[in-house]
Amino acid sequence: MPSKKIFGIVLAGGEGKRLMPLTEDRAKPAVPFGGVYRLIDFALSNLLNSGLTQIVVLTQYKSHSLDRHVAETWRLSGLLNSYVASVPAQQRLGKRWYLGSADAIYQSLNLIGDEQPDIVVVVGADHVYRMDFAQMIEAHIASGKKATVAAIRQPIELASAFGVIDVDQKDPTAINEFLEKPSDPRGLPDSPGEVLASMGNYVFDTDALIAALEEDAERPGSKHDMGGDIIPAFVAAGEAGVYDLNRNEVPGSTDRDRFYWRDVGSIESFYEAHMDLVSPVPVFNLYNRRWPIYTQTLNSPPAKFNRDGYGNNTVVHDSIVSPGSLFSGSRIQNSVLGPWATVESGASVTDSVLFDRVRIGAGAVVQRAILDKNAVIAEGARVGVEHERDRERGLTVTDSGIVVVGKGVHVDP
Ligand code: ADQ
Repeated sequence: MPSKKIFGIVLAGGEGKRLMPLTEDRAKPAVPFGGVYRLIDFALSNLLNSGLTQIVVLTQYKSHSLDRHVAETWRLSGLLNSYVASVPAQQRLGKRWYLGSADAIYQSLNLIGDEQPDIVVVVGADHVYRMDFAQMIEAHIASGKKATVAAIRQPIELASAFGVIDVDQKDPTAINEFLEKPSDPRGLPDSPGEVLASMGNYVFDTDALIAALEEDAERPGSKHDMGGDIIPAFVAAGEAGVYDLNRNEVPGSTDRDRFYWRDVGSIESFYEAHMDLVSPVPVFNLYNRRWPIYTQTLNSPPAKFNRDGYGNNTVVHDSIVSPGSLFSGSRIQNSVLGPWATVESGASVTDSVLFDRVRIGAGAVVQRAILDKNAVIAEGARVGVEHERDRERGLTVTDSGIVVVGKGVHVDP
């Protein structure tokens, strides 16, 4: 870690509308992922593994379960003044919520003032990836730039969801142009089907960040957004650099997941990221012990796999199963199951994602579905088999045919 004082800010106040109904009741960073994790665990694990020990999480929207998760899981020792603190919107500058991600930091400048860091790292909370921020910070310092944006190549079809970076032809570490969510993106010169996308992770010199936020707060017409306003202002001033994720070497990475990064902002990408976990050679490897992804410790018994009363074995393959779960003569394939799942005799779960405490009755069939916490699929019911029927029951069915069963919803045959 460079000998500078570093402060971490996790932006966790967005609504996550495109993940509805999974965000009906919780902030996007609190959405469960990969059986036992919450989305925010990836950003926080990366920061902690990179050596940052003073981190605040700025929350606002439906933040109860997020605040609780951060408080219960991310307790660092009080020694050396290490902390991960969840800070809800406090309306310190008047009676208003955060207007955008930049306003969230602007309204929290007192937290930076308390620590007086040299450098501030700002990251989003809704991506699945591994990254060593210490390497990005070193590159930032070496470049002499005041702001550095982490970037990764993405297919051009996805460009309208991202900040798109045009690098300087003479200096490939400098940003020439930054377009937030462009409707008509230009491909890269060496690969027209791709763009260089901002990962929504930034490193700033503290003084320059504070000055930019203060200026932005007064700028008429600003949406007070990091990607839409602050980064373009640094680019206009010639002070913004880019850090390509392909320069990042995370200990223990496999060839397949070395440059893995997924924005899980939509049901489709959230689902696909789960399928990346269960492919036999995982596209994203949770079992890297040199760069652990931390999460809550569950006070639960181990999962148990029984034969049912008819003598049928439980068969599980290419799947992740969490503690507390009970299976009885059931069939689980290509799926991710959260804690305390129960799957009864003759039921099958295929290509699906289950959050905590989902109950699946005897003979039920679940296919290509996401089942939120406490969902109950009654004996003999079928989900993801006939989409018309699923829609009639009020379930969400995406264009690509992923069915979402909301929190606590009972599905009858
Ligand atoms: P988006 O993810 O679309 O694009 P945004 O909705 O601002 O941008 O979310 C960024 C982060 O800030 C998220 O973690 C979100 O929870 C948080 N956030 C949003 N509004 C907030 C608010 N009012 N208060 C506190 N936190 C808030 C961004 C960048 C793009 C980049 C993509 C990468 O703007 O340039 O390409 O991330 O996914």
